[in-house]
Amino acid sequence: MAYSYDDENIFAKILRGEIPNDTVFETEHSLAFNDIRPQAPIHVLVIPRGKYVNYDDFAANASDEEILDYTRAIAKVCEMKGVEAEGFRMISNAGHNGVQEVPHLHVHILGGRNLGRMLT
Ligand code: DGP
Repeated sequence: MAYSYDDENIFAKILRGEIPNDTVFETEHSLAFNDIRPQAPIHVLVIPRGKYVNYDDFAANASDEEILDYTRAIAKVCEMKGVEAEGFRMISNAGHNGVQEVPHLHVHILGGRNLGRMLT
């Protein structure tokens, strides 16, 4: 599937430094920052620096180096935030049914409270 990336999405602007962000961790290929509307005591967004709309686009088109960097950046944020012991949730919303607001791949890392059941 071909994806068209919108250079004016809010995370593209964050990556270009046009909008400030509360950075948690960064690498050559990834950036993690606090969500502006936190849904839990810990709510971090992790994004690749590359222009990928969603996970499917990323998996199909990113380089092995980018994929490794991004995967490890997510794990590093979990370690830095200390959520692994008590548990946490990772979510990546995609498209209309996923109610994806920002069309640049991002993983939400949520923790610091019992998040309740998502699926019944
Ligand atoms: P999603 O529905 O998965 O696309 O969620 C997008 C998230 O991005 C949402 O939790 C709010 C967050 N967000 C939107 N605009 C900004 C922003 O300008 N800065 C930060 N830090 N987060 C933002």
